[in-house]
Amino acid sequence: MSVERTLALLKPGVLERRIVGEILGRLERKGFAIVALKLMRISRSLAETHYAEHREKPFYGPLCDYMTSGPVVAMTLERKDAVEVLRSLVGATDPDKALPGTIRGDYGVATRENIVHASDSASSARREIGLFFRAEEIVSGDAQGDGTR
Ligand code: FUP
Repeated sequence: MSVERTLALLKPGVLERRIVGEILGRLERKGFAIVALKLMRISRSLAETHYAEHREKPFYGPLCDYMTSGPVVAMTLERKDAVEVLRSLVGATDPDKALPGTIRGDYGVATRENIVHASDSASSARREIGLFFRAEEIVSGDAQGDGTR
């Protein structure tokens, strides 16, 4: 596989708990280059569009409530095999099932408030990056080296 991009969202609980820096540090240590980053409040319509695949699920409304309950940090990350590597670093959806050492396993308390969103495929990543960032807000990660130094 080659260098690719994925979307990560640090959910409202991360800001509330003042652990933004810790989570960003873990992403950088894993070799992800941050190529776009913003602190924002998600509008209701953006939350609903972002999670549209879950429209019929009972947790859809409460999930959108949570995602709009406070500020989030949205970022585009770049790395070799970014989608797969970020999913494995983030861990299982249910923090009780997420392994220790994964971000959800180490910080998560409840499924709805599971710390981080990470795109689940290359096509989801393209769609989601487009929802959160304009092309001119994304910089090239080339100048950041390969993250190994
Ligand atoms: P993930 O891709 O790991 O974020 O998981 P899903 O796409 O299945 O779920 C998206 C979000 O819905 C989760 F981050 C939390 C929320 N969710 C619930 O609130 N209840 C559930 O039973 C499943 C997911």
